[in-house]
Amino acid sequence: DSPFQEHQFQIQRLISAFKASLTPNEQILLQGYLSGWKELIKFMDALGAAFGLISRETQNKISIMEHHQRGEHGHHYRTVQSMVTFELANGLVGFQFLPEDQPPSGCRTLLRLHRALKWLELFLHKLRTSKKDGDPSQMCAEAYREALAPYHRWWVRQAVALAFLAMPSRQELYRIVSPKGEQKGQAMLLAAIGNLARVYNITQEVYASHGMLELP
Ligand code: 1PW
Repeated sequence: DSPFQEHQFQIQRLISAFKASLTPNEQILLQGYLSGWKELIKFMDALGAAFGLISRETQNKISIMEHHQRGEHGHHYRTVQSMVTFELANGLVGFQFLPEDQPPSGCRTLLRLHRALKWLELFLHKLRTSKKDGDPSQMCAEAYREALAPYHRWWVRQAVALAFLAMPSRQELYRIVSPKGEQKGQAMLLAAIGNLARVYNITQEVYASHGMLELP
């Protein structure tokens, strides 16, 4: 085995992390959620330098969440639900504007990751069901238009569109997802999509029930 293996994306680790983030009574453990995202960063890094901006921005969101977890109220940041309860009860969500003198709230930061997770779910679904001549750049752009573009400023949409043009070929993507071949890759993608979707849907319900789907 290569000594660099833990730095390489492994879809199995992605699946395990998101699976482990869900408790039997449907609490979402932030630690597993963020581990899943860290694995996704490795995936983006494997896609090439064009994904640098996307990868750095995502890392930035993870760091904000970890900052909250290390803080004096860190124990409230164990699950999505406990975070929401804590920030709501203490007026920390930030329904009106972004604070300038303190880090952005956990709720608004996680919301960004949450929306991006939908993009990923759509993209992986398109990749899994694509034909041999499918174009990942296009799948990526379509998923982005559906899930994420409406929330992004103009310059972000331009920058992201550029990154998508540099997307590796379908064959190369499957090699990153599964060195053991396309069939195995499709099975892994299905498992990944299932686990992402479950976590996404529960988070969505929590946010919707508190009117928190549009935090600035
Ligand atoms: C192909 C695999 C990629 C899946 C992960 C998708 C990550 C999407 C992140 C896009 C980042 C683009 C640049 C920055 C955008 C920010 O403005 C935006 N951040 C996110 C994570 O959407 C919104 O955050 P903000 O500006 O309200 O703090």
